[in-house]
Parts: sequence; structure tokens; C-alpha cells
Amino acid sequence: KHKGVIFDLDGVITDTAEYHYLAWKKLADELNVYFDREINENLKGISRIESLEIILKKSDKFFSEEEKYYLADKKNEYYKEMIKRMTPKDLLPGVVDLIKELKDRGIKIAVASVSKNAKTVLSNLGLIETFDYIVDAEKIKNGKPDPEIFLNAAYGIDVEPKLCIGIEDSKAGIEAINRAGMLSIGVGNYETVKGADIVLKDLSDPLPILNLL
Ligand code: B16
Ligand code: MG
Repeated sequence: KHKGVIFDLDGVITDTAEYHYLAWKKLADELNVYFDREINENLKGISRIESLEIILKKSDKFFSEEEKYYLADKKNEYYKEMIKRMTPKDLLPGVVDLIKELKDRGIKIAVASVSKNAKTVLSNLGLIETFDYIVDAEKIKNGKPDPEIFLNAAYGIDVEPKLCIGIEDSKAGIEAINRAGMLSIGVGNYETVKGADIVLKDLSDPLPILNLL
């Protein structure tokens, strides 16, 4: 019986994964660097600066560290502009009901996001007080696929990792959950999350999760 559920944010609770894509696409187009949704799948769950490094592999130009930080900032400005208008209407299907059901059953819930914008997004969604614990970029040294962020979340809700379920939309995130010794649930793009113990289209049907509790 599982006692804790740890949610990734971007792409699981809300579709900010799409905004990250659009902001990177805008930057890549300005730089004349090829970028598409397939490449974007590899950026999910990956930190801002590492994502930029992956994008710049398609460019033959040299970028100094300073230029890279400037470009990463620029992408973040585009992204911040997009998330400004987010409201609770932007929650993905099933999320509200699942959270409510978990709380009713006394299950501890946490968010594990490597995003420096996680708190802003959660506030805009009206969820900043909802979770028992939130881990974002500030609390961790190693990003996904390192298990640190999920282990930190388990510690924060005081549930043994093997009694936790992790929910992710990224390849790096599923690997992090698996390495943390938790049960992994993948949502979204099948190819991306096929390493998960359980793969779901989205969270609109909570039964496969509730059956694990
Ligand atoms: P930021 P998650 C991740 O969030 C996103 O999946 C990834 O695309 C993004 O680059 C990363 O956060 C960093 O975000 O630029 O806002 O600090 O999926 O772990 O919630
Ligand atoms: Mg994600």
C-alpha cells in the first residue's frame, strides 16, 4: 500500500511543458537554430541551462558562457510572459479530483519540479497551499534523472521512498523516480515515458492510481 504521491509540475499538473516548448522555439528561431517537438521531448524535466546546451548542439556557432546565460534568461522572459495569464482553469484533466481524493484518504502529496518558476506557476493555479511539501530548483543540487529531487520530496512528506508513487511526463523524470526506488507513473507522450511502471494518457481516470493505495 502506497502512502505518498509525488507530482512533477510541468506537463503533469498543468501544460506548462507546452509553454516551455514555445519559449524555446521562439529563441531557437531567432538564433536560426533548428528545433522541433521531437528534440523538445529530451528537454522535459531538464534544467534551463542544460536545455539550452542541447538546443545549441544544432548550431555551428560558438557561444561563450556569458552569451549562454543571456540566452537562457531571454527564454525565461518569454516563458514568464506566457505563465502570467495562467489561472486554475489551466489545470490538466483529472488533477483537481485526484488531489482531493488523495487528501480525503490521508495520502501525503508533494511536488517535485526542477523549475525555478514552480512557485509562481503553483500560485497562479491556486495550489500553493495545497501540497504537504514542494521541492523546486532551490532545494536540490542535482537535477533529474538524478533521484535527489524525489528522495528529497519523500523525506519532506515523511514517507519511505518505496511507499511513494511518482508521476512524471519526462524521460529524465521517470528515470529519477525509478532510481529513487518508487513506483513510477508516466503520463503524456508514450515514447517518452515508456520506462515507467504504469503508463497513462493523462490523470482523468484516477482508478489505476487509487488502486495502488
Ligand atoms: P525553469 P518539471 C522542468 O520542470 C521542465 O520540465 C523543463 O522543461 C524546464 O526546462 C525546467 O523545469 C526548468 O524550468 O526554466 O522554469 O527553471 O517538469 O521538473 O516541473
Ligand atoms: Mg515535467
